Amino acid sequence: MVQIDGGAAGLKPTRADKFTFGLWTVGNPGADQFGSATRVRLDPNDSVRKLADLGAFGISMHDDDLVPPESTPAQRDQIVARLKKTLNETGMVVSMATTNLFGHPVFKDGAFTSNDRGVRRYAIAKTMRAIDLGAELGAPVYVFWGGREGVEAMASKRPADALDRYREAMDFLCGYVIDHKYPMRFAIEPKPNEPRGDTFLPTVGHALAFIGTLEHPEMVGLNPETAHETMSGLSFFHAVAQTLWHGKLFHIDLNGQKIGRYDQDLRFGSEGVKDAFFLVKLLEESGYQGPRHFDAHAYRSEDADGVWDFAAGCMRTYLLLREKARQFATDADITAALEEASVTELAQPTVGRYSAKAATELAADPGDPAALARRGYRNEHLDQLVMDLLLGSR
Ligand code: GLT
Ligand code: MN
Ligand code: MN
Repeated sequence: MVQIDGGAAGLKPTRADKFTFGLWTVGNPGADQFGSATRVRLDPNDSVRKLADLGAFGISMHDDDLVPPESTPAQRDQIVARLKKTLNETGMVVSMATTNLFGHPVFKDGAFTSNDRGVRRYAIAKTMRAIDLGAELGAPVYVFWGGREGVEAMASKRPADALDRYREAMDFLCGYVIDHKYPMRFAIEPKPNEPRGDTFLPTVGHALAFIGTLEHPEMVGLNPETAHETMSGLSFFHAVAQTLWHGKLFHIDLNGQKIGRYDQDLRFGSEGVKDAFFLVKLLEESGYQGPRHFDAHAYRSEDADGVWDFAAGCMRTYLLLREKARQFATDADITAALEEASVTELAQPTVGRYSAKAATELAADPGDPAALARRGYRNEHLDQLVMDLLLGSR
Protein backbone atom coordinates (compact mmCIF):
# COMPACT_ATOMS: atom_id res chain seq x y z
CA MET A 1 0.00 0.00 0.00
CA VAL A 2 1.22 3.47 -0.84
CA GLN A 3 0.88 5.82 2.10
CA ILE A 4 -0.44 9.36 1.63
CA ASP A 5 2.49 10.98 3.39
CA GLY A 6 5.82 9.98 1.92
CA GLY A 7 5.37 6.67 0.15
CA ALA A 8 6.12 6.20 -3.51
CA ALA A 9 8.45 8.63 -5.23
CA GLY A 10 6.66 11.26 -7.27
CA LEU A 11 3.47 11.08 -5.24
CA LYS A 12 4.33 13.83 -2.81
CA PRO A 13 3.24 17.19 -4.21
CA THR A 14 5.97 19.78 -4.64
CA ARG A 15 5.92 23.43 -5.71
CA ALA A 16 7.16 22.32 -9.15
CA ASP A 17 3.86 20.49 -9.71
CA LYS A 18 2.10 23.88 -9.64
CA PHE A 19 -0.99 22.79 -7.71
CA THR A 20 -3.22 25.69 -6.74
CA PHE A 21 -6.56 26.05 -4.96
CA GLY A 22 -9.17 28.79 -4.83
CA LEU A 23 -9.54 30.35 -1.40
CA TRP A 24 -13.25 29.63 -1.84
CA THR A 25 -12.59 25.90 -2.37
CA VAL A 26 -10.89 24.82 0.84
CA GLY A 27 -12.81 27.68 2.48
CA ASN A 28 -16.16 26.29 1.34
CA PRO A 29 -18.25 25.92 4.54
CA GLY A 30 -20.52 23.21 3.11
CA ALA A 31 -23.75 25.18 2.71
CA ASP A 32 -26.01 24.04 -0.12
CA GLN A 33 -29.46 24.84 -1.53
CA PHE A 34 -31.15 22.82 1.19
CA GLY A 35 -29.00 23.31 4.24
CA SER A 36 -26.75 25.71 6.05
CA ALA A 37 -23.00 25.59 6.60
CA THR A 38 -21.50 22.52 8.24
CA ARG A 39 -18.03 23.99 8.76
CA VAL A 40 -16.66 27.30 10.00
CA ARG A 41 -15.21 29.76 7.52
CA LEU A 42 -11.41 29.63 7.29
CA ASP A 43 -9.04 32.56 7.58
CA PRO A 44 -7.36 32.88 4.14
CA ASN A 45 -3.96 33.07 5.85
CA ASP A 46 -4.57 29.72 7.58
CA SER A 47 -5.61 28.22 4.24
CA VAL A 48 -2.38 29.45 2.63
CA ARG A 49 -0.27 27.94 5.42
CA LYS A 50 -2.05 24.61 5.37
CA LEU A 51 -1.92 24.36 1.56
CA ALA A 52 1.79 25.22 1.63
CA ASP A 53 2.35 22.37 4.11
CA LEU A 54 0.57 19.99 1.77
CA GLY A 55 2.88 20.96 -1.11
CA ALA A 56 0.69 23.35 -3.08
CA PHE A 57 2.17 26.13 -5.20
CA GLY A 58 -0.37 28.88 -4.70
CA ILE A 59 -3.88 30.15 -4.35
CA SER A 60 -6.50 31.95 -6.40
CA MET A 61 -9.25 34.19 -5.11
CA HIS A 62 -12.20 36.45 -5.71
CA ASP A 63 -11.90 40.03 -4.49
CA ASP A 64 -14.50 39.31 -1.79
CA ASP A 65 -12.82 36.07 -0.60
CA LEU A 66 -9.97 38.14 0.73
CA VAL A 67 -11.40 41.59 1.35
CA PRO A 68 -14.95 41.60 2.76
CA PRO A 69 -16.97 44.02 0.59
CA GLU A 70 -17.83 46.31 3.52
CA SER A 71 -14.12 46.95 4.36
CA THR A 72 -12.75 50.50 4.49
CA PRO A 73 -9.71 51.32 2.32
CA ALA A 74 -7.51 51.16 5.45
CA GLN A 75 -8.89 47.73 6.39
CA ARG A 76 -8.41 46.56 2.82
CA ASP A 77 -4.74 47.57 2.88
CA GLN A 78 -4.23 45.84 6.22
CA ILE A 79 -5.80 42.59 4.96
CA VAL A 80 -3.70 42.67 1.79
CA ALA A 81 -0.50 43.37 3.73
CA ARG A 82 -1.19 40.44 6.02
CA LEU A 83 -1.75 38.08 3.10
CA LYS A 84 1.42 39.30 1.38
CA LYS A 85 3.36 38.51 4.55
CA THR A 86 1.88 35.01 4.71
CA LEU A 87 2.69 34.45 1.03
CA ASN A 88 6.26 35.59 1.65
CA GLU A 89 6.70 33.35 4.65
CA THR A 90 5.30 30.28 2.89
CA GLY A 91 6.69 30.85 -0.61
CA MET A 92 3.16 30.59 -2.01
CA VAL A 93 1.91 32.73 -4.91
CA VAL A 94 -1.40 34.15 -6.09
CA SER A 95 -1.72 32.41 -9.44
CA MET A 96 -5.11 33.78 -10.45
CA ALA A 97 -7.60 36.40 -9.34
CA THR A 98 -11.24 37.00 -10.21
CA THR A 99 -14.27 39.09 -9.29
CA ASN A 100 -17.35 38.04 -7.41
CA LEU A 101 -20.03 39.27 -9.82
CA PHE A 102 -22.67 36.83 -8.63
CA GLY A 103 -23.15 36.92 -4.84
CA HIS A 104 -24.65 40.35 -4.19
CA PRO A 105 -28.35 40.94 -5.00
CA VAL A 106 -27.31 43.78 -7.32
CA PHE A 107 -26.26 41.08 -9.83
CA LYS A 108 -29.58 39.20 -9.83
CA ASP A 109 -30.24 40.19 -13.48
CA GLY A 110 -26.61 39.84 -14.55
CA ALA A 111 -23.43 41.87 -14.23
CA PHE A 112 -21.93 42.86 -17.60
CA THR A 113 -25.23 41.81 -19.22
CA SER A 114 -27.76 43.17 -16.75
CA ASN A 115 -30.53 45.08 -18.50
CA ASP A 116 -29.89 47.90 -16.04
CA ARG A 117 -27.07 50.11 -17.35
CA GLY A 118 -26.27 51.23 -13.78
CA VAL A 119 -25.63 47.62 -12.74
CA ARG A 120 -23.42 47.07 -15.78
CA ARG A 121 -21.37 50.15 -14.92
CA TYR A 122 -21.06 49.04 -11.29
CA ALA A 123 -19.91 45.55 -12.39
CA ILE A 124 -17.13 46.99 -14.54
CA ALA A 125 -16.06 49.36 -11.75
CA LYS A 126 -15.95 46.47 -9.24
CA THR A 127 -13.89 44.44 -11.70
CA MET A 128 -11.39 47.30 -12.17
CA ARG A 129 -10.88 47.42 -8.39
CA ALA A 130 -10.50 43.66 -8.26
CA ILE A 131 -8.00 43.72 -11.14
CA ASP A 132 -5.93 46.25 -9.16
CA LEU A 133 -5.99 43.86 -6.22
CA GLY A 134 -4.99 40.91 -8.42
CA ALA A 135 -2.16 42.94 -9.96
CA GLU A 136 -0.94 44.03 -6.53
CA LEU A 137 -0.74 40.38 -5.48
CA GLY A 138 1.04 39.39 -8.70
CA ALA A 139 -1.72 37.34 -10.34
CA PRO A 140 -0.77 36.71 -14.00
CA VAL A 141 -4.24 35.50 -14.99
CA TYR A 142 -7.60 37.10 -14.37
CA VAL A 143 -10.70 34.89 -14.69
CA PHE A 144 -14.18 35.86 -15.85
CA TRP A 145 -16.89 33.44 -14.81
CA GLY A 146 -20.21 34.95 -15.84
CA GLY A 147 -22.28 33.22 -13.19
CA ARG A 148 -25.24 35.59 -13.44
CA GLU A 149 -24.85 36.43 -17.13
CA GLY A 150 -27.97 34.70 -18.38
CA VAL A 151 -31.73 34.37 -18.19
CA GLU A 152 -34.63 32.38 -16.91
CA ALA A 153 -37.29 34.29 -18.88
CA MET A 154 -36.32 34.02 -22.55
CA ALA A 155 -38.16 37.24 -23.42
CA SER A 156 -36.11 39.19 -20.88
CA LYS A 157 -32.95 39.74 -22.93
CA ARG A 158 -32.02 39.85 -26.58
CA PRO A 159 -28.99 37.53 -26.75
CA ALA A 160 -27.24 39.66 -29.39
CA ASP A 161 -27.52 42.74 -27.15
CA ALA A 162 -26.19 40.76 -24.20
CA LEU A 163 -23.20 39.57 -26.26
CA ASP A 164 -22.55 43.15 -27.40
CA ARG A 165 -22.48 44.29 -23.77
CA TYR A 166 -20.30 41.30 -22.72
CA ARG A 167 -17.83 42.20 -25.45
CA GLU A 168 -17.93 45.88 -24.53
CA ALA A 169 -17.03 44.99 -20.92
CA MET A 170 -14.17 42.68 -21.98
CA ASP A 171 -12.77 45.25 -24.42
CA PHE A 172 -12.96 48.00 -21.81
CA LEU A 173 -11.22 45.88 -19.16
CA CYS A 174 -8.50 44.79 -21.61
CA GLY A 175 -7.95 48.50 -22.20
CA TYR A 176 -7.72 49.04 -18.45
CA VAL A 177 -5.03 46.35 -18.04
CA ILE A 178 -3.03 47.64 -21.01
CA ASP A 179 -3.27 51.22 -19.74
CA HIS A 180 -1.98 50.19 -16.31
CA LYS A 181 0.74 48.00 -17.84
CA TYR A 182 -0.32 45.06 -15.70
CA PRO A 183 1.35 41.81 -16.84
CA MET A 184 -2.00 40.04 -16.86
CA ARG A 185 -4.09 38.01 -19.27
CA PHE A 186 -7.80 37.23 -19.13
CA ALA A 187 -9.41 33.80 -19.09
CA ILE A 188 -13.14 33.28 -19.70
CA GLU A 189 -14.76 30.39 -17.83
CA PRO A 190 -17.78 28.96 -19.64
CA LYS A 191 -20.69 27.24 -17.89
CA PRO A 192 -24.01 26.10 -19.43
CA ASN A 193 -26.39 26.92 -16.56
CA GLU A 194 -26.58 27.30 -12.77
CA PRO A 195 -27.22 29.62 -11.11
CA ARG A 196 -29.08 30.98 -14.19
CA GLY A 197 -31.43 28.87 -16.27
CA ASP A 198 -29.29 29.57 -19.34
CA THR A 199 -25.90 31.25 -19.27
CA PHE A 200 -24.28 33.27 -22.07
CA LEU A 201 -21.04 31.67 -23.33
CA PRO A 202 -22.23 28.25 -22.17
CA THR A 203 -19.38 26.08 -23.43
CA VAL A 204 -15.73 26.20 -24.45
CA GLY A 205 -16.79 26.34 -28.10
CA HIS A 206 -19.04 29.36 -27.61
CA ALA A 207 -16.35 31.19 -25.66
CA LEU A 208 -13.63 30.47 -28.24
CA ALA A 209 -15.82 31.93 -30.98
CA PHE A 210 -16.59 34.98 -28.82
CA ILE A 211 -12.90 35.69 -28.17
CA GLY A 212 -12.34 36.00 -31.91
CA THR A 213 -14.64 39.06 -31.93
CA LEU A 214 -12.75 41.00 -29.22
CA GLU A 215 -10.55 44.04 -29.67
CA HIS A 216 -7.57 42.27 -28.04
CA PRO A 217 -8.14 38.58 -28.77
CA GLU A 218 -4.50 37.75 -27.98
CA MET A 219 -5.02 38.87 -24.37
CA VAL A 220 -8.01 36.63 -23.78
CA GLY A 221 -8.08 32.85 -23.43
CA LEU A 222 -10.05 30.27 -21.51
CA ASN A 223 -10.36 28.79 -18.06
CA PRO A 224 -12.31 25.61 -18.80
CA GLU A 225 -13.71 23.62 -15.88
CA THR A 226 -14.25 19.86 -15.72
CA ALA A 227 -17.67 20.15 -14.11
CA HIS A 228 -18.97 22.77 -16.50
CA GLU A 229 -18.32 20.87 -19.75
CA THR A 230 -19.32 17.56 -18.17
CA MET A 231 -22.66 19.02 -16.97
CA SER A 232 -23.51 19.58 -20.65
CA GLY A 233 -22.65 15.99 -21.48
CA LEU A 234 -19.54 17.16 -23.33
CA SER A 235 -16.07 15.64 -23.11
CA PHE A 236 -13.82 17.86 -21.01
CA PHE A 237 -10.81 16.13 -22.52
CA HIS A 238 -11.86 17.20 -26.02
CA ALA A 239 -12.77 20.70 -24.82
CA VAL A 240 -9.31 21.19 -23.33
CA ALA A 241 -7.62 19.61 -26.34
CA GLN A 242 -9.30 22.09 -28.68
CA THR A 243 -8.56 24.97 -26.32
CA LEU A 244 -4.88 23.99 -26.46
CA TRP A 245 -5.07 23.65 -30.24
CA HIS A 246 -6.21 27.29 -30.41
CA GLY A 247 -3.41 28.34 -28.02
CA LYS A 248 -6.06 29.47 -25.53
CA LEU A 249 -5.50 27.37 -22.43
CA PHE A 250 -4.58 30.22 -20.09
CA HIS A 251 -5.79 28.48 -16.91
CA ILE A 252 -7.82 25.42 -15.89
CA ASP A 253 -10.36 24.48 -13.19
CA LEU A 254 -10.00 20.82 -12.28
CA ASN A 255 -12.61 18.89 -10.35
CA GLY A 256 -14.93 15.87 -10.55
CA GLN A 257 -18.45 15.71 -11.96
CA LYS A 258 -21.11 13.24 -13.07
CA ILE A 259 -22.89 13.93 -16.37
CA GLY A 260 -26.35 15.42 -16.03
CA ARG A 261 -26.01 16.66 -12.44
CA TYR A 262 -25.84 20.09 -10.90
CA ASP A 263 -22.32 21.59 -10.64
CA GLN A 264 -20.85 19.13 -8.15
CA ASP A 265 -17.27 20.46 -7.93
CA LEU A 266 -16.07 17.15 -6.52
CA ARG A 267 -12.52 16.19 -5.58
CA PHE A 268 -10.42 15.94 -8.74
CA GLY A 269 -10.66 12.53 -10.40
CA SER A 270 -13.25 11.19 -7.96
CA GLU A 271 -15.68 10.73 -10.88
CA GLY A 272 -14.79 9.82 -14.44
CA VAL A 273 -11.37 8.29 -13.76
CA LYS A 274 -10.69 7.48 -17.39
CA ASP A 275 -11.57 11.03 -18.47
CA ALA A 276 -9.35 12.39 -15.71
CA PHE A 277 -6.51 10.13 -16.86
CA PHE A 278 -6.64 11.34 -20.46
CA LEU A 279 -6.91 14.91 -19.27
CA VAL A 280 -3.79 14.65 -17.10
CA LYS A 281 -1.96 12.91 -19.93
CA LEU A 282 -3.00 15.70 -22.29
CA LEU A 283 -1.90 18.48 -19.92
CA GLU A 284 1.43 16.81 -19.18
CA GLU A 285 2.22 16.13 -22.83
CA SER A 286 0.99 19.47 -24.17
CA GLY A 287 3.64 21.71 -22.68
CA TYR A 288 0.97 23.59 -20.68
CA GLN A 289 2.95 25.57 -18.12
CA GLY A 290 0.12 27.04 -16.07
CA PRO A 291 -1.13 26.02 -12.66
CA ARG A 292 -3.05 22.80 -12.07
CA HIS A 293 -5.85 24.63 -10.33
CA PHE A 294 -8.50 22.84 -8.31
CA ASP A 295 -11.94 24.44 -8.21
CA ALA A 296 -13.70 21.93 -6.02
CA HIS A 297 -14.71 21.47 -2.43
CA ALA A 298 -14.96 18.80 0.23
CA TYR A 299 -18.20 16.88 0.70
CA ARG A 300 -20.67 18.58 3.01
CA SER A 301 -20.22 15.65 5.39
CA GLU A 302 -16.63 16.66 6.16
CA ASP A 303 -15.21 18.50 9.14
CA ALA A 304 -12.05 20.62 9.02
CA ASP A 305 -9.78 17.55 8.73
CA GLY A 306 -11.86 16.25 5.84
CA VAL A 307 -11.17 19.48 3.96
CA TRP A 308 -7.44 18.74 4.02
CA ASP A 309 -8.06 15.09 3.06
CA PHE A 310 -9.93 16.56 0.10
CA ALA A 311 -7.13 18.95 -0.87
CA ALA A 312 -4.43 16.28 -0.53
CA GLY A 313 -6.64 13.89 -2.50
CA CYS A 314 -6.95 16.25 -5.48
CA MET A 315 -3.17 16.48 -5.77
CA ARG A 316 -2.56 12.81 -5.09
CA THR A 317 -4.97 11.65 -7.78
CA TYR A 318 -3.38 14.04 -10.26
CA LEU A 319 0.07 12.62 -9.46
CA LEU A 320 -1.17 9.02 -9.65
CA LEU A 321 -2.63 9.71 -13.07
CA ARG A 322 0.54 11.48 -14.18
CA GLU A 323 2.44 8.35 -13.21
CA LYS A 324 -0.01 6.26 -15.26
CA ALA A 325 0.49 8.62 -18.22
CA ARG A 326 4.24 7.99 -18.04
CA GLN A 327 3.62 4.27 -17.90
CA PHE A 328 1.30 4.52 -20.92
CA ALA A 329 4.06 6.18 -22.93
CA THR A 330 6.59 3.41 -22.24
CA ASP A 331 4.36 0.32 -22.31
CA ALA A 332 5.38 -1.84 -25.29
CA ASP A 333 1.94 -3.46 -25.69
CA ILE A 334 0.24 -0.10 -25.67
CA THR A 335 2.71 1.27 -28.18
CA ALA A 336 2.00 -1.68 -30.46
CA ALA A 337 -1.76 -1.25 -30.03
CA LEU A 338 -1.49 2.45 -30.92
CA GLU A 339 0.35 1.38 -34.06
CA GLU A 340 -2.39 -1.15 -34.93
CA ALA A 341 -4.99 1.57 -34.50
CA SER A 342 -2.96 3.82 -36.85
CA VAL A 343 -2.88 6.56 -34.24
CA THR A 344 0.22 8.27 -35.59
CA GLU A 345 -1.06 8.06 -39.16
CA LEU A 346 -3.62 10.75 -38.28
CA ALA A 347 -0.72 13.15 -37.87
CA GLN A 348 0.22 12.70 -41.53
CA PRO A 349 -1.26 15.19 -44.03
CA THR A 350 -4.05 13.71 -46.15
CA VAL A 351 -3.72 15.57 -49.45
CA GLY A 352 -1.52 18.53 -48.64
CA ARG A 353 -2.33 21.99 -49.95
CA TYR A 354 -4.74 22.36 -52.83
CA SER A 355 -3.40 22.46 -56.35
CA ALA A 356 -5.19 21.58 -59.56
CA LYS A 357 -2.60 18.86 -60.17
CA ALA A 358 -3.12 17.29 -56.73
CA ALA A 359 -6.89 17.36 -57.23
CA THR A 360 -6.60 15.66 -60.64
CA GLU A 361 -4.31 12.98 -59.24
CA LEU A 362 -6.63 12.35 -56.33
CA ALA A 363 -9.69 12.16 -58.57
CA ALA A 364 -7.88 9.63 -60.78
CA ASP A 365 -6.97 7.41 -57.82
CA PRO A 366 -9.46 7.98 -54.97
CA GLY A 367 -8.94 4.54 -53.37
CA ASP A 368 -11.23 1.54 -53.11
CA PRO A 369 -13.80 1.98 -50.32
CA ALA A 370 -14.54 -1.76 -50.14
CA ALA A 371 -10.86 -2.52 -49.60
CA LEU A 372 -10.45 0.36 -47.19
CA ALA A 373 -13.47 -0.76 -45.19
CA ARG A 374 -12.10 -4.25 -44.65
CA ARG A 375 -9.62 -3.46 -41.92
CA GLY A 376 -10.35 -3.28 -38.20
CA TYR A 377 -8.79 -0.70 -35.92
CA ARG A 378 -8.51 -2.92 -32.81
CA ASN A 379 -9.85 -0.17 -30.57
CA GLU A 380 -11.38 -2.74 -28.20
CA HIS A 381 -7.93 -4.15 -27.57
CA LEU A 382 -6.40 -0.68 -27.15
CA ASP A 383 -9.05 0.51 -24.73
CA GLN A 384 -8.81 -2.68 -22.66
CA LEU A 385 -5.09 -2.08 -22.26
CA VAL A 386 -5.96 1.37 -20.92
CA MET A 387 -8.39 -0.23 -18.47
CA ASP A 388 -5.75 -2.73 -17.36
CA LEU A 389 -3.31 0.12 -16.86
CA LEU A 390 -5.76 2.20 -14.84
CA LEU A 391 -6.95 -0.73 -12.74
CA GLY A 392 -3.40 -1.63 -11.84
CA SER A 393 -2.87 -4.89 -13.71
CA ARG A 394 -0.09 -3.59 -15.95
C1 GLT B 1 -17.74 29.79 -8.39
C2 GLT B 1 -17.87 28.98 -9.64
C3 GLT B 1 -16.56 28.58 -10.18
C4 GLT B 1 -15.75 29.74 -10.66
C5 GLT B 1 -15.36 30.66 -9.58
C6 GLT B 1 -14.69 31.88 -10.17
S1 GLT B 1 -16.63 31.07 -8.52
O1 GLT B 1 -17.34 29.00 -7.32
O2 GLT B 1 -18.65 27.82 -9.35
O3 GLT B 1 -16.67 27.65 -11.21
O4 GLT B 1 -14.56 29.25 -11.18
O5 GLT B 1 -15.54 32.95 -10.26
MN1 MN C 1 -14.61 27.19 -11.84
MN1 MN D 1 -18.03 24.33 -10.86
